[in-house]
Amino acid sequence: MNGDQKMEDQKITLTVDNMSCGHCSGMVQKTLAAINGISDISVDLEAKKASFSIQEEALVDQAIDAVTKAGYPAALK
Ligand SMILES: [Cu+2]
Repeated sequence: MNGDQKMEDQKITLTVDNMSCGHCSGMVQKTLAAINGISDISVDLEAKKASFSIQEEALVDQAIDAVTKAGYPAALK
């Protein structure tokens, strides 16, 4: 045992409210990118969605919290 457990990344999609322009989607992207363990971020302004991969389950709540606090209420789709 070496404790180096590798988990497969999980793909997550959130609905994100309040995005009205490229600046908003950029902020959401930046907010998600600042969280360790989140990767493959793609923000869709038109569809009001953000998709990304997470390395652990707890990161979903962290992502929702961070994006919501940034001014864009997010929820698990
Ligand atoms: Cu905007």
